[in-house]
Amino acid sequence: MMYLFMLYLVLSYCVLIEVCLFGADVIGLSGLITPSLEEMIYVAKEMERLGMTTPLLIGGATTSKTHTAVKIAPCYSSPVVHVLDASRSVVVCSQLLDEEVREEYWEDVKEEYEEVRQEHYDSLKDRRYLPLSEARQKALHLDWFSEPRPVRPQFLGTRVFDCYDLNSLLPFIDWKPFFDVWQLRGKYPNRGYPKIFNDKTVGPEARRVFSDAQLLLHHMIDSNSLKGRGLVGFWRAQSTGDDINVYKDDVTVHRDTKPVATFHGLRQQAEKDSSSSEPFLCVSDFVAPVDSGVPDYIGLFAVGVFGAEELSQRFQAQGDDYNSIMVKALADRLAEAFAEELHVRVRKELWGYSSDEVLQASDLHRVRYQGIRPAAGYPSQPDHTEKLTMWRLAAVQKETGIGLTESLAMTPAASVSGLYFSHPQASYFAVGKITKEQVEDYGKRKGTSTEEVERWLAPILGYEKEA
Ligand code: B12
Repeated sequence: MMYLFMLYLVLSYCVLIEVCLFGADVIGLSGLITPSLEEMIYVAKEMERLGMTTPLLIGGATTSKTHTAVKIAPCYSSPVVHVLDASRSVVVCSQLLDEEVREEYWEDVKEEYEEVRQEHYDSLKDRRYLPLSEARQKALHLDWFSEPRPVRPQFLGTRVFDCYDLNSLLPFIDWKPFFDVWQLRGKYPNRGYPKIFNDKTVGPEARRVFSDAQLLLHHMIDSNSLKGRGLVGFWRAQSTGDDINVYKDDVTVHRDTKPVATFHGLRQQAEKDSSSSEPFLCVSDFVAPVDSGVPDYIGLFAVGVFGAEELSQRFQAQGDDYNSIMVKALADRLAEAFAEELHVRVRKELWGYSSDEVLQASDLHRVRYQGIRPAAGYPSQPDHTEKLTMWRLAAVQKETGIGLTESLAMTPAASVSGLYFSHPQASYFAVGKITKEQVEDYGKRKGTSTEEVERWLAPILGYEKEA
């Protein structure tokens, strides 16, 4: 019999010892958000230190073959393999455990990873970055004196939603990712929902899973097994360079007015096409500068769906893996729908800068509205530590019960948080890779060491950090 250990995010020394004693054949690490990537390197180093030889499988949304080859594999002398899709792990494990083929298989992987590393280092040499000062000069300079001026939200401070009406979220659910969880992919032109139901191969299965989902979803809502809790908050805010200062009261803000919090932004630095006149963006570009004298505002939200973990565990204890996964997949859909529905309310009533907006749910999923809600960890602000500032500013844990783990994942898992920007030109973008100059500058602004910043921003460093 084969033992496969799947370890999520944080893995301690004790767990590794347990794995040794238990005699697992293979260890699998799964990473959803980027802080897990550094944790995986640590695990590989620990396994090496303990003299382990158990093969290590790497998977999850934020992982990649390149990261595995460049950062994890060199830390462990036994097999480390990136597996894009969990269903492929059976094939990989069979090769790794079959005495006749495993040597050859591991040699092949090592060779492939060497090539991946080489390509990666070559691509680093080709990349060009603007000095930070030049990227800042080429920022998005909005005309803050033209109409319309920033709208004052209907209230300042936070509003907590203790028991959100989950039924009101149902029309906002984006079902496409739900089918991704079940690996049900329709072929063109039946890729999306509801066209997937017409697909010859996966259509009937998609219908069956969807119908099961509806039954369970309504049952969970009607029986109050799931609870939606969250908050929104709005504050006076002005940008200063790449930072956004947040103020306690709706007072006239001067350069020396003391902020209650500061959100720190990261600016694009990777050189663009020479013919491009695109700005080098940072989220602070979307907020009026303190010197402009134009009062501006920023919003924040955190929403969570509580109860799924407990239900899922109950199903698992009954050996019902199908419903155990289904509960989590549905709670994730509800959490995302919660963020979507709340954002509509923010635009139309709570902040009210788009009070006459009329959009369908499909328009919302395609982001056809004014303003953005970037989350810490998303490409516009890849730094998960910004959540600490959000949690402090809005007392998120105390008010909603949504917590942060050591690696800054939110609990419950079905949670979403982010900032709101209202400007019509605010857009989603990817910061991309940045230079050490910006990392050092960011560390100074945040009051953290360069090493600490490098740890949290490891996936976007445009250089090799010192070991
Ligand atoms: C659905 C989703 C969510 C859902 C559910 C999250 C959850 N609880 O699982 C919700 C809406 C709640 C959510 C929230 C957030 N999300 Co999200 N989310 C996604 C999304 C769209 C899909 C992830 C997913 O579940 N896929 C389906 C599953 C089945 O696929 P999977 O996890 O990749 O696993 C497959 C393979 O990777 C592999 N695999 C996985 N693990 C392992 C392990 C082994 C050993 C093996 C062999 C294989 C394997 O097998 C699986 C099947 O093929 C991804 C983007 C993307 N397209 O991947 C972003 C993504 C993961 N999210 C992201 C972020 C940042 C967040 C938030 C932090 C945003 C925020 N501030 O609110 C929060 C974090 C939530 C938390 N609890 O802390 C980022 C992470 C990147 C980063 N910089 O950290 C992503 C990559 C989006 C992006 N491009 O920026 N998210």
